[in-house]
Amino acid sequence: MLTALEGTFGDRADAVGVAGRTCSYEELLGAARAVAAEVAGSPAVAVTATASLETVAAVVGGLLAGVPVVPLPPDAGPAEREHILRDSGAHEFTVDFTRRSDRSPAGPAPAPSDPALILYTSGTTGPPKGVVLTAAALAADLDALAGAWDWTAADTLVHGLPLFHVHGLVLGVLGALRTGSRLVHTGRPTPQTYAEAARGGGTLYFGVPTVWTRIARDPAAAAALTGARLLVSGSAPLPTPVSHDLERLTGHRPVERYGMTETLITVSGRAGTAPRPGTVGTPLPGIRTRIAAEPGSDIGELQLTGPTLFAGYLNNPDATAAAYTADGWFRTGDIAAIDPADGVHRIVGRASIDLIKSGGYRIGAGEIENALLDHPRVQEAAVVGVPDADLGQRIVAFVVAEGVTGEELTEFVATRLSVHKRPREVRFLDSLPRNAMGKPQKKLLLSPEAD
Ligand code: MCA
Ligand code: AMP
Repeated sequence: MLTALEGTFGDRADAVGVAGRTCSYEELLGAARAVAAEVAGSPAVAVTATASLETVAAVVGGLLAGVPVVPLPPDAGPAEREHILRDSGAHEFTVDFTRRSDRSPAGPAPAPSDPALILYTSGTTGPPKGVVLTAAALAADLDALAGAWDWTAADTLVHGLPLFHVHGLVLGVLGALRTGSRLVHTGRPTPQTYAEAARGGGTLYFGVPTVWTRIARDPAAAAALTGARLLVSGSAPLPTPVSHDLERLTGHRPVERYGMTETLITVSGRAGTAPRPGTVGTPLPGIRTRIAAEPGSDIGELQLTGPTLFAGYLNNPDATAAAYTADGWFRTGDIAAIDPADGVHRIVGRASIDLIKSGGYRIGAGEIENALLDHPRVQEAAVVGVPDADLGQRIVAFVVAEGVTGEELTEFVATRLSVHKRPREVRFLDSLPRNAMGKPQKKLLLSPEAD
């Protein structure tokens, strides 16, 4: 699975760099084997996924041992951590990167169909669900992306994305270890750190739209990316003006690709073909897509099948079944259109108002509403994503509460859940608008009159 660690592409002292520390493949393999020896036989292992070589060694160690790895967001508050640990049954493990082992783990080599990662992701309601991803799905996706982006061992991959989601971990770490490209993880995804990595010889850059928006607003940093081979954007829609600004400043129009935790990346633009801003390209090899549209319309829910799909939600067969149509296609919940002329896909929006994308993070309104309702002063809460030039959407909470400030409620959510799930704004109402059935009318909250 991790071809680079098999010696295929040679080795160098700075093959893998994370937040300023580097190591060779040999050093990484030594640390990962020590992890594998310790965790072998466990049902699952949880790792606090800081941006560090330790996180990389833990994930590789789990893969070597055939033990699924559950990355924990480092800033997850107690409510979120406890849920993930309880639901996954994973034992927490701390890596000592200086401990090395030469020996491959005892026991049979893991099968491609074995679970490799369990990534927790938000639904519209309730706590996050564990998405089970097999080694085979990861390998299929990375090979398809390597083909689409001409991604090889000659590349130096640069990004600074979190190591507990598909984008930063699967594409950004496992992708480098499969293609043999040198990895420069910048610690944080800022315009300055990307520009610095560019001066160090980066060729391939990953970012969520917020990262690209910030780079486009920093012409000096953007200019440093002129020598790049390929800029790739994903996890949320890239605003068309940002794409044009980047082209003007760097000479490169970012390639967009579309995916989900449950499906991995399924649709992408291709290196060597001019990307059309506002579109996400065509399906990767092996992926089939269709639009479930009403008669007379050409937009509707995007549904797909293929070898990169997840093995189900952990402990949640009902949710897994509900994610598929009767004829076995995965329901993405995204509304899309496919250009009949060239098959290029355009993501129009999400079917549910209750799934928010902020800074590329997927956030369920229900989880935040429940956290707010746990505050003794909050009687009612409704959370929505409001358009935001920097974050794509920003989380706004409408609450009915007395004797508490907006700052206190923001802090309450930030400490119980992850910091990025905190409302950026809290608005107080006398009551929530509700329909005859008593259900909050969130669309009314989004209308300008609600301001
Ligand atoms: C602010 N901070 C707080 C609080 N307010 N801390 C505690 N309590 C508070 N109330 C601190 C934070 O801890 C942090 O501190 C700092 O403020 C900035 O936090 P924040 O404002 O949340 O970050 P940001 O600067 O707005 O982040 C923008 C970002 C980030 C860097 C673009 O959103 C990001 O990394 N997004 C990537 C998401 C991603 O990878 N998604 C992929 C999933 P300090 O500075 O000390 O840390 S999608 C996926 O995987 C699929 C398959 C796909 O298609 O890719
Ligand atoms: P996550 O599971 O966190 O990866 O979130 C998946 C969701 O991110 C998808 O269902 C889409 O709504 C959104 N998404 C990912 N990539 C793109 C993209 N290139 N354009 C628009 N939306 C995207």
